[in-house]
Amino acid sequence: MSTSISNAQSTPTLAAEQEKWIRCYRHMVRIRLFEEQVNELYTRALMPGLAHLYSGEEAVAVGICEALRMDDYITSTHRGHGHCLAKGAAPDRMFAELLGKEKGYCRGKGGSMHIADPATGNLGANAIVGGSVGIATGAAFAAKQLGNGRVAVCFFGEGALGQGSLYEVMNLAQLWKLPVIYVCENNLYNEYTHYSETTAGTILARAGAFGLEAAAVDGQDVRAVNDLASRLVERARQGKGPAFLQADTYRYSGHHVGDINREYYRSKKEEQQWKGERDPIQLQGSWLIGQGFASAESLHQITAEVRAEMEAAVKFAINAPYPSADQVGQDVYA
Ligand SMILES: Cc1ncc(C[n+]2csc(CCOP(=O)(O)OP(=O)(O)O)c2C)c(N)n1
Repeated sequence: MSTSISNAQSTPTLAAEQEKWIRCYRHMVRIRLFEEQVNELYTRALMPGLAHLYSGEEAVAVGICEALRMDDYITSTHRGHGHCLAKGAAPDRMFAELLGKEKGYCRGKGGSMHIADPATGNLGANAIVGGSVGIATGAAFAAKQLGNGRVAVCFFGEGALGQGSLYEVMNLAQLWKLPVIYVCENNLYNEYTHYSETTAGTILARAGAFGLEAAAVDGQDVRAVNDLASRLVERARQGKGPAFLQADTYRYSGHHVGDINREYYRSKKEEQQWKGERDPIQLQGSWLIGQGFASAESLHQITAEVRAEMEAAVKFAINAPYPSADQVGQDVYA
């Protein structure tokens, strides 16, 4: 897909930087507009079940996946569309999966919370809170044994801090110096409860207790996320061991698409403040314009291109066939 750029820069380094930050902008817009379509499919009753939207948190997935190689691993969560897209999944096959179609990533049997894409190193979304911590750590163990230089990133929400398995794997990862980065996306709420009501002490101290390199970052700033992630990924690749990254962020929508009335657990004012003042796409867009890397028109052009891409992907999924009845027992292991 082409990228519109307003100012051609003379030095290759600056041009590469410009290209990188515009690419990040585009990827964040892709996640945002993918999810607009998901919400639309839900409200039009075209999608079976629910989905958990990632809108507002785009800079985390994009900033981190920009620091990864295609053959690096990620594991994802119930709120996984952003991770899948940022790692390289195709929107048409994702929509097909959401609609239960045969062309979907799991042949329509997984839905929103189980998209996996081995071709892009995505070992899968996971409906169990904290359910992928062992998978990511196991992938890092395999990478270390094979000496292939791969790194595994384990995305999870701050709600997973209550899962004991996280502490078992951080312990082993540090003892064995595994190339794994634990990424805690702190969007403030575990379903309908503010995390301060469920989480004693500090988040980073948990990782610090095992001696992991641990740092927090503004999860609305894609460049800051990418800078920190690049450092931690490089360190892990060099055999220096695991790390823990806390990204402070916010989900714009409800816990899931059906969570419409939210004022009993968070105020409209709070939502409006995050959307108005801390939007990762707006922040990156303003920065690109300020640097002379893009113009308002070129950013609108990106949005228009992405919108067309998502509309075509939805059309593909709606027109795609369902699996045949004889596939009902295939690839089912439990
Ligand atoms: C082991 C387990 N317990 C409870 C649930 C129900 N549940 C689904 S999402 C969720 C909250 C998750 O919060 P967090 O990890 O912060 O992620 P977020 O939804 O904020 O992205 C809970 C309790 C679950 N899926 N798995």
